Formats: sequence, structure tokens, C-alpha cells
Amino acid sequence: MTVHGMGKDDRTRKGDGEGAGTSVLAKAKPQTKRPNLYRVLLLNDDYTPMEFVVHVLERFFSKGREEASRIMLHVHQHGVGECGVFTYEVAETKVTQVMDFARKHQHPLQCVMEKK
Ligand code: TYC
Repeated sequence: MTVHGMGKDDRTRKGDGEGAGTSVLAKAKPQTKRPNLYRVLLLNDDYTPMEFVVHVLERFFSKGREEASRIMLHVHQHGVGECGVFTYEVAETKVTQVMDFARKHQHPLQCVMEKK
């Protein structure tokens, strides 16, 4: 219920057990909400060429050649590695782009996302 003359953005409110004619300042709720974040991961396999994985990291994750090579080798040696951290929609888009690109080139490369 709104008080006559007050817009919904006003932070002054009457009532709430205060005496007649008094007014209190409501605490301003912090407006910043941290978005849920998702890691996008590449999985190792025995068949996708190393150079293709480096290209994927450059093309879809904006990595330079050195960083892309480092991530690719990490995945090759450890089985899984992080390409980046994104909001849900962006992470989903990256996964779809990588999976479509890998399929188009007939490589079994797998890309997944997981909540941080
Ligand atoms: N293991 C692959 C090879 O030896 C290279 C590779 C790296 C594949 C990373 C996938 O996500 C991957 N050709």
C-alpha cells in the first residue's frame, strides 16, 4: 500500500508503529547483486588435434597464442581445464559455439560449463 503523495521510489514511509505524523527513513537495500558465475571447461580426448584446441581458445575465448597453448597443454596433461568464467547466458553460448565448431570439423572435443 502506498502513502498518498509518495512515489514508490521514496524511502520515507509512515506507519510501522511510529507515532502519528512521524516518518522514518527505510534502510536502502544495496542494489548490487552478484551474478551467478559459470566456468567453461574443455575436456581432453585422444583425437582432437592440439592446434585445433589452440584455435578454439583463440577464436571463442579471445586468448593469445601463448595463453591458448598453455591452457591446451594443461587440458592435455590433466584431463580438464578452464577457458573462462562467465554469466550463465554467455557460458551457454560459448559451449554451444565450441561444440558446433568441433562437430563441423568432425572432432570429438567436448566443452562443458559448471557453476562456480
Ligand atoms: N589430447 C589431444 C592430442 O593429444 C589434444 C587435446 C588437448 C584434445 C585438449 C582436447 O581439450 C583438448 N591430440
